[in-house]
Amino acid sequence: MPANLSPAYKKAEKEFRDARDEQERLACLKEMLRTIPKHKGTEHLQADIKSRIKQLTEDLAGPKKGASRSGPVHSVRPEGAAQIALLGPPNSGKSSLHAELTGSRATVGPYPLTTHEPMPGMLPFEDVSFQLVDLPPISEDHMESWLVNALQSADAALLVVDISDPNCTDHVVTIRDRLDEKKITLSDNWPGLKRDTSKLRDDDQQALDPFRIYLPTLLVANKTDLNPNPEDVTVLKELTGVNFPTLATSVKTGDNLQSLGSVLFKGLQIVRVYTKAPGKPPVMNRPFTVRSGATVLDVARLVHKDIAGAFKYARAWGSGVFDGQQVGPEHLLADADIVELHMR
Ligand SMILES: Nc1nc2c(ncn2[C@@H]2O[C@H](COP(=O)(O)OP(=O)(O)O)[C@@H](O)[C@H]2O)c(=O)[nH]1
Ligand SMILES: [Mg+2]
Repeated sequence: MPANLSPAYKKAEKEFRDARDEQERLACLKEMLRTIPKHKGTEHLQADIKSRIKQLTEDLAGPKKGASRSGPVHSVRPEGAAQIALLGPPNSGKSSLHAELTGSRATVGPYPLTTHEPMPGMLPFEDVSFQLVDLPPISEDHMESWLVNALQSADAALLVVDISDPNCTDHVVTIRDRLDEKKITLSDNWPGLKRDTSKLRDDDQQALDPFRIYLPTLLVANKTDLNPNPEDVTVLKELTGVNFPTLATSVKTGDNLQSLGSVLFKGLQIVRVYTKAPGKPPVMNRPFTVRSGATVLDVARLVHKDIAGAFKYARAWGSGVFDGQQVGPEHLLADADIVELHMR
């Protein structure tokens, strides 16, 4: 792999990863192409960037007249504390879960291929919410071509299987492998959950390929009402070698559905930050959400795009500070902190 990537290129690459939609992603790719050092060692990467620019440009242009080669844009703009993709084989209960958890009217059916479009919906948890995106199934013989694109903005995935289906082991392997081919790794590495640290860290791998994404994945073993044997999940994990954290659920009986919000909150290390204006009480019902490791400046950017540039200092209430302590832009935030931003 190429050495000596310039700071300008690395910056563009980071912005690409942080981009929120296709337009932004395309602009970042163009910037990556512009700033990448042009030499033999970067030829592969240059070709990769060019083909992504081509693909995204076509996607954004919509279907060509008389051709159905490329469809409309299928990505969902993230909202709430995190965007969670629902993945799985046909008929495992993805749409049922979505409807039950978000109150959406996701189409549910006893036959496969009922879901054709990404369907967003919000799962409330305490005073925040997670965006769950219902998606079409992935099977041995079919995966929508736009699915890979739609997953670029996801923060995590729920891999939903029907635990009463003897083939669910194969489904897990098929889906993991099909996505892996498309540079999407279903990862067992949740920042907020314990895991086996003897393996190669994802970040180390990420340095090798800027286009590979890692989705922390929760295995949802659904339809436990049809198959209440808890051993089956262990067997499935042993047979497939996957080490995803697991939640055994039933949409029919409601079993374990109420735990999902807290698993996501903890697993993704969501941090709620409440803001206040000087001399006023804090707004306690509408937190801004960031992830563990975020700073005061990150929150300032969420409050207003231009605020960050005009930032002077903040006062903070919460962990590690005395009430109203003056802090700088790099001050790290913890869940339930309150900040008062002061501008130039
Ligand atoms: N017994 C039982 N049936 C379920 C459960 N979840 C979903 N189903 C049924 O499984 C079928 C497929 O569900 P659907 O949500 O459309 O699956 P999808 O293809 O993964 O979106 C429907 O008939 C649902 O009513 C469950 O937990 N238990
Ligand atoms: Mg469905």
